[in-house]
Amino acid sequence: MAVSGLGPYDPNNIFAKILRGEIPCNRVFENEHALAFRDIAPRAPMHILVIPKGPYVSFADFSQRATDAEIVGLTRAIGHVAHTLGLEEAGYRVLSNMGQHAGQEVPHFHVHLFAGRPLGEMLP
Ligand code: D5M
Repeated sequence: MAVSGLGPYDPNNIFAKILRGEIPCNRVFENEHALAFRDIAPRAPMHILVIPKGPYVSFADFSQRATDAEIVGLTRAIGHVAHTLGLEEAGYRVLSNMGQHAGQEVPHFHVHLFAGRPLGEMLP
């Protein structure tokens, strides 16, 4: 599926390589449908990426093609990571960049989880 300049799914994107174990990641959680790992260039003391295991380019692609089980699996993974890392009391931010105008760099759908400092009113 080609959306917002991202083109069809590229199986050689960096997150696909992480999922295949071809390059390492700092894993924090995994379930049947999702993998969570630390962002390589953190923009908050806690900056974690949660990605589906399936080949989805973006949120738009994921929301249209993923199964209900995949959507639940990814959503539960985000909540589980936030809960087990103790982020709920102080709060955290969940964000996904979709396409060129949002500055999406990696063409495998991912959700950012930011925490560990006041994040302000604006997005990070
Ligand atoms: O965010 C893409 C994010 O992916 C960005 O915050 C850096 C991160 N990134 C890129 N390569 C890696 C590896 N190898 N491990 C961990 N994190 C990585 P976007 O929303 O696409 O701008």
